[in-house]
Parts: sequence; structure tokens; C-alpha cells
Amino acid sequence: MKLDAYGLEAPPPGLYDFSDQIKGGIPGFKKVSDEDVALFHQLGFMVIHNAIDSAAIDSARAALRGLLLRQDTGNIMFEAAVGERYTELPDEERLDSVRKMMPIVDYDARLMTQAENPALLDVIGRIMGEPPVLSQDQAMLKPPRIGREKPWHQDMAYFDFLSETTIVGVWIALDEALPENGCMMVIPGTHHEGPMAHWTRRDWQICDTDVQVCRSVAVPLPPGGCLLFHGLLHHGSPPTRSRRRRWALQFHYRPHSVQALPDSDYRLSVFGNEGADAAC
Ligand SMILES: O=C(O)CCC(=O)C(=O)O
Repeated sequence: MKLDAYGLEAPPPGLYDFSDQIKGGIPGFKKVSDEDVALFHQLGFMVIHNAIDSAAIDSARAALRGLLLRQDTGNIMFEAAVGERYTELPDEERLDSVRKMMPIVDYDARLMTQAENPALLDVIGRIMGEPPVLSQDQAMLKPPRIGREKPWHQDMAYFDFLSETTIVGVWIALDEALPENGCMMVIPGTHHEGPMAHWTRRDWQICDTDVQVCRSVAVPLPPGGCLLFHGLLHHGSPPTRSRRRRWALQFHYRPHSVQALPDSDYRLSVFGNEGADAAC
């Protein structure tokens, strides 16, 4: 168990601009067309609604709740704002103190079922051109009122793969995710612009002044909605002061033929050497 070392510093005003928001999405994994796959390659992301149904949402929520309360998972990261108080908190408050748990799927079969959803794997396989393999699994929980931002970054800055590898992130909303409670934000097309230097500031992140805010788009999602995104896409999520909880599952997949590099030397040489201990 760990306290989040980051998160007490507010982002600069204007870093998260909600004036442009994605509306709509593809109505289910099975409806993804070849044109949608081509658009993913162009934009670096894809939005799918009803990716999982309400029974699957309830079951994933129950699984996360169980892991959280039993503290039975690989690593639980509490919000810095909670300080050392989490051990004294009643259950319901403890549920709203955590920002991240990882790994999760090996601790509850209901979560593994989501990561192994054949319809999801089929779409990712079509994006990659070969079968995908799960390489990381997390619960991303933005607690009401105190949820910190996840500053703009590229996920490849956290992973030990050659930067030309197509790593696909899958972010599934378990609650409605809106600008006010910290929905995901993306900058379309930035996966074509190569690796960016990252810096240890409020997190392991792209420098605020390098973020192309004017190109950014918010991705609000209903429960069960899903964002698929390329590992080099610039993305992040704003802090929340809302009373509404925002829980999500996040999985990353690598192509079957690609193995992770044996160490972080390449990653640090490409993204910057402040990221030795960074975990997505
Ligand atoms: O869930 C969030 O708020 C941010 C997730 C994210 O961007 C990441 O972990 O890479």
C-alpha cells in the first residue's frame, strides 16, 4: 500500500479546456467497422458506447469494492489529500480515498473476464494486425472532491517497449465520466508526433507548456463506455471537486509478437531520465 506522492499541487489554469467534447461513439465492440479502425490509426483513439452492459458494470464495481476493502490486490495508491488517515477511515470513506489499484485481474475473476472479453480483443487485434496480449491492468478511481489530475502524458513513457510498438490502452467507465468529475482528455493525432520529453513535476508528465491545449478534446463517457487509445497519444484527466465518484478500468495490450525490453534504458533515453521509478 502506498500514498500518492503527487497530487497536492493544482494544475495551471486553462490546462484542461472542455470547450471541445466528443459526442457519440460506436454502439458496441461488434459494430466497429474497418473505417473505424482506419480512423483509430488517423486520430489515435476510438470511443465505444455500451462496451460492457449494466450487469458487467455492477460486477466490476463489486469486484473493485471487495479488493479495496480487503486491501487484497497488488498495490493500492491512496490520494495524497487523504494523508496518513486512511487506516482510520470507515469503509465508505476508504472507497473514496484511493486513486489507483494495480494489478487487479489476477485478484478477481470478474475483472479478468473484462480484460479477456473476446469482442474487445477482436477490435484490438484488428488495430494491431495480430493477437493482443494483456500487459498491464489497473483500476483508475477518481474519488469525489479530492481526485487529483493525471497530467498530460504518453503511456509509452511508462512502458519498456520500442516507441514504434502499437500499445493499445483501454479505459472503461464504470461511472459516468464528465469534465467536472475528471473524464479522459485526448489530443487527436499526437500519436503520429513521436515520443515527447517527460518531466517529474506534478507526475511523470509532458511539460505543461508543451501541451497543445487548443487541440485537446474531452471524452465524456456514460457507464460502460470505452476509450481505446494509442500508447503515444497525448492524454490526461483533470482534477475533480465534484461529489460524483468516477471509477474506471484500464487495460493495456501489446502485440503478441512483441516482448517488453529487459530494462528501462531505452525508455529513459527517449522520454527523459527522470522517469526511472514512474508507474503509469
Ligand atoms: O483515469 C485517469 O484519470 C487517467 C488514466 C491515464 O491517463 C493513465 O493512467 O494513463
